[in-house]
Amino acid sequence: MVMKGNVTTIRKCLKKKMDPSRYEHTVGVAYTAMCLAMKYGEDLYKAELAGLLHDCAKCYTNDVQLAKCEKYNISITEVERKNPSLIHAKLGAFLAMNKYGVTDMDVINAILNHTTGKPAMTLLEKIVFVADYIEPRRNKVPNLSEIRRLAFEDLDRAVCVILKSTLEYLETKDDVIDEMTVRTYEFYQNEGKEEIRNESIEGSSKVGL
Ligand code: DGI
Ligand code: FE
Ligand code: FE
Repeated sequence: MVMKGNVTTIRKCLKKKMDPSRYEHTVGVAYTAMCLAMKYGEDLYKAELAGLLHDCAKCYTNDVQLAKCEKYNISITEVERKNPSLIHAKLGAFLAMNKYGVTDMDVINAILNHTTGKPAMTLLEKIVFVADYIEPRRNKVPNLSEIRRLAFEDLDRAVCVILKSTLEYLETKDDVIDEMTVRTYEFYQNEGKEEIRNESIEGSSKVGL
């Protein structure tokens, strides 16, 4: 155990271990998660902690991540084996708990689910999922300024748009798609439809996704 949930100490430790651009991203996610927490009424400290630690397993190469999973008996699915860039979420959640001393399960789950998302996420899970995508240093994805605006207007719709765009990107790359990413997209797409149904019952003409 390195330390106990102190964000300043955690930040110093990550800065030492991560390459500079990953560290910049990490800090960007932490602050963006805090901004979203302000907007949606989540605990700021939990948002900062989850944001700081969400990619903590990326201190290690894919091979080292795999070796650590074996060492700590963390099971790897077939899809994760084919696509090791998915593993850091699981290993990161484990390290957050066992190395960085995080005990809050909401924070652990936000780290665990930050890459594929999952249906019916908690507010903190959605905040970290969205912050990871929109943080200020991220610049290689399409329509970012629109998604950034949407994130502060309708978090669920932002989750849905991000998943749609991630799935489209993965299809162009011919990468193996984790079933959870698809299930999450379908869940949030249907959430949107549910909203449209409710709105039309109420007589509103607002168009959803
Ligand atoms: O760790 P980051 O680079 O900040 O971002 P991330 O944790 O979202 O994960 C990196 C990649 O994972 C990103 O390019 C999108 C991708 N990803 C999300 N869902 C899936 C996926 N990759 C595969 N192969 N399959 C998925 O279902
Ligand atoms: Fe990540
Ligand atoms: Fe990230």
